[in-house]
This record gives sequence, C-alpha cells and structure tokens, in this order.
Amino acid sequence: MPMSRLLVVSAVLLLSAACGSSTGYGGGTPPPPPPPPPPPPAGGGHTTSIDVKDNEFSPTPDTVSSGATVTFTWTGTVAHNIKFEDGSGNSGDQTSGTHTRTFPTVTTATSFRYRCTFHSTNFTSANSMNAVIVVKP
Ligand SMILES: [Cu+2]
Repeated sequence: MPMSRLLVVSAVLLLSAACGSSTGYGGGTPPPPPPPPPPPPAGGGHTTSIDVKDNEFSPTPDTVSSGATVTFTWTGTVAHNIKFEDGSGNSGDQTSGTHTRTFPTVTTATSFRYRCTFHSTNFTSANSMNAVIVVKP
C-alpha cells in the first residue's frame, strides 16, 4: 500500500474514533433531567370542580380552602344526588347540570362526607358512591 493511501486510511480511522466518543456537549456531562412535578395531595385532588359520574365522585378525597364554593357537574347518564353527612348543601336528584355548595370558614381541617343515595348506603363504604371534601383553614 502506498504511503499516501496509508495516511488517508489512518486519518479516517482517527476521525471516526473522535466522533464516536463525542457526547454532543463538548465532552462534559449532559444537563440533569428536569425535576419531577410535586406529588398531588395525598390520595386526592385540590379543586373546586367535582364530576358526578356513573357511579363515582371525582376527585375524592378533595381538599379545598376554608369558605370555598365547590361546583358539582353531572357528567354521567343516570340520576344521582348529593347528600351531605351534616345535612347541609344537598342537591336534588339530577341527571345533568350543576350544583354548588359553599363550605363554612373553619379553624381546623374538617371533613365533609357526602354520598349519592341511589348508589351508596352509607358515607364510608369503599367501592361505593361516596366521597369526602376536606376543608382546610
Ligand atoms: Cu348515584
């Protein structure tokens, strides 16, 4: 092999090796990935809009601020209602539309349990159409 051809082959091999080791960041470490989003409140939402579905309330549990007004929106196809354990802010039987309840001002976190009387027999059973809103000061 002529000397000039040997030099060309060597140059190509060197260039290939250099490109193969490049990271695209000038040889430094790549930038760190963005931090993960903060976790949602434990076990539920933080919203003043709750969907009344067939057959669940979503989200639940939900946490709102003292004195907040929560809007329930019927998104299913069969009738549901909202009956609060404290007897206040109940809705009628509805298949569509909305219902609102304004919660009281509280000085300690207070749970307001509610259920649909068609699809739940009490306020605490799992896998039933009941839910809770936690009002925080
Ligand atoms: Cu229901």
